[in-house]
Amino acid sequence: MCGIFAYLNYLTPRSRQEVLELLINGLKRLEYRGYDSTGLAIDNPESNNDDGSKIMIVRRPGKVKVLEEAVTEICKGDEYKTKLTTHIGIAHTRWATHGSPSEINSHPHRSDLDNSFVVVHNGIITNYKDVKRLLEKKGYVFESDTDTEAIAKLIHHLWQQHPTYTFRELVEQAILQLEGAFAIACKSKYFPGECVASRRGTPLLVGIKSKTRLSTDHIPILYPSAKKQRAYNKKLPADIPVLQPAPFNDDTPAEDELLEVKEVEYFFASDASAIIEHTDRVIYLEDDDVAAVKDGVLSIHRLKKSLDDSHAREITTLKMEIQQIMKGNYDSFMLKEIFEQPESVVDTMRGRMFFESKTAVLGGIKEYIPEIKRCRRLILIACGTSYHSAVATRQLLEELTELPVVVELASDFMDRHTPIFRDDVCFFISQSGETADTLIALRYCKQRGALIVGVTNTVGSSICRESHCGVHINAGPEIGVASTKAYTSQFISLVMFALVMSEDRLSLQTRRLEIIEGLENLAAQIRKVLQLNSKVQELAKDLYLHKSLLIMGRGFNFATCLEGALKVKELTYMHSEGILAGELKHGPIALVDDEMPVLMIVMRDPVYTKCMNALQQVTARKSRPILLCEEGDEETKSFSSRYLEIPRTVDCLQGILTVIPLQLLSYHIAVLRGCDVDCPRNLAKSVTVE
Ligand code: G6Q
Ligand code: GLU
Repeated sequence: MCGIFAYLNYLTPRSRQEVLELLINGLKRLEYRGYDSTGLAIDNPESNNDDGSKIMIVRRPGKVKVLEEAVTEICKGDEYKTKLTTHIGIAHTRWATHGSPSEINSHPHRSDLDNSFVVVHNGIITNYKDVKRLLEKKGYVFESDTDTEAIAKLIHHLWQQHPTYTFRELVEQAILQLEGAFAIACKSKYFPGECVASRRGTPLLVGIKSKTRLSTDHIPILYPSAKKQRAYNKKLPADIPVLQPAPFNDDTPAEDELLEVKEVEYFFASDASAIIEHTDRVIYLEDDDVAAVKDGVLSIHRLKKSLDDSHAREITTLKMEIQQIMKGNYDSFMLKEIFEQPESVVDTMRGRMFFESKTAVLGGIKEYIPEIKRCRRLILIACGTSYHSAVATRQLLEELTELPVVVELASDFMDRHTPIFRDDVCFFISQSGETADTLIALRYCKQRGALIVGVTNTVGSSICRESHCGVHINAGPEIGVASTKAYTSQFISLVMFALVMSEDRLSLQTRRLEIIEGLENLAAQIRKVLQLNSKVQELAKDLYLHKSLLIMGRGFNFATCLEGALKVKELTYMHSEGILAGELKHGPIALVDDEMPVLMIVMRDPVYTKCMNALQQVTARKSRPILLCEEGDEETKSFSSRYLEIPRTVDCLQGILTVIPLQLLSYHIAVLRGCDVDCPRNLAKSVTVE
């Protein structure tokens, strides 16, 4: 989910060294996206052709700086200074999803020992195991644990089957076999000077730098002929006849018109920050576009013709500064990450939730499910926000697993030397996978023979490595110190676990189906909640000068209160407390008067009446609470003039929708108070000390 940068110069002389500098620089511009390893591929100079391959790959775990040092060391001969008229280099920053961050798992991945086809990839191929199995049967030997390697080998396999296919056709064929999300850029020794890139669900754009100003008309969209399209619909290992792609209609410029293009440079990148210093002219690729450059000509191919396809992709002129682009249109990474949630929740479910068959599969723990079902209790251990995701899902886990579920703060768990048994199953939830308190608790439980399940966002992290099995939440890198999208993804991962555990319980089927339906609609509902942003900003104006904010709720929304209060504390330095509405009368009600700001979550769920009681108690003390209530709930809204209406989902998922306005609220209060949103004082993204 991290970064791709590829560069192609056509009739624009550049030395390999210049190309390498460009690639490294491009990766540096993508660093902000977060990553764990890097790599690149360029043409091997003849004199340095030790391994006999025409393409040279350099990969390193760690920072771009480490790759830069390696490249400087390897590529210092005169042969790297010779100018080449045409060349293509591809580069990558990896955020591991399959396989730990190591040199062998870093990209580019190759088709064979000869580096015939090399590929960089962002995203996740959900059916890679099937593709891998098929290729292994054909004799391919895999060297990494990644899903990506299957793409390189698949292209090679197709090339062996259809040696007359063009590079673009081979990539088209390959992506037809792939499921999941990807952006890829490919290079081949058999197709020198050519680059083919494609995307589905993961961003990719093409930057163009040329002396002759290319217009949108120069970049037509081409479609396969109907016959070829039929052939394309066949799945592997079909024999696909070779046919030339037919232009979509007569408006498409003739080939010779296209070939006028001279002296051009192309950049393929995950976002504009990597190319803005070279060119401001870009084309944003759309899903299933296959962009191919051959003889300096860029063309974009579609796999299928659909009615809403336009004939050309527009060349957009960028008007932004680099800094702005890195954060998209957002002022901070935190805001960007909050707004990424409609996509990150889908990434978490990708390849795991099958909405048509109404099933859930968690590949990383599948084999352990029988053992987990036999356990004495489930113990969920974490810190901070990650702990709140455990609180948020505890009730559902109890309901669907019918096991005792214990939720623990890692530090307190260790202070108590809690007894742990061999038949306990311990979940360690951590965005970074490196939190010292959580890791220490993990080792403690492992020593006592419990089954260790890691739930992290960072493949290859200590928690990942030391767990017996686990779930990677796939939320993508989180840069803002305050955790936002990782929380909703942790929440969903634990819900999916509950679904997996209850698959064969007949009595739970109706409940499971409503949850699965809820998950399916979640992204659209999150989009709707995000539309409340300006309303939330107005509420922040009422609150930011106050000293304190009490956030109350109960049942499935109690975790939202805790998480909302944590966000307010860490970002705004204001006092805030998440209060269980059921505890109000046992103490906290003493704080309530006409001055104290109160926010209450009152959703139409099984504890609605109890929440309404609490609301009445609060308003009776002259408080004017801000309400988070269900869309169209006139009764609840009548208690206050300040409210946010949240779309209804199934009760156990409601917390995903109610937490988002609180993330936004803490953000806006922090901005109004002049706080640094991405790096709040005294906090670190990864807490590696006890
Ligand atoms: C919240 C913070 C913090 C975090 C914990 C645990 O906004 O990011 O509370 O959740 O420090 O971190 P891990 O999830 O990385 O273990
Ligand atoms: N799934 C790929 C891997 O784990 C790509 C990850 C990425 O987007 O960086 O290598």
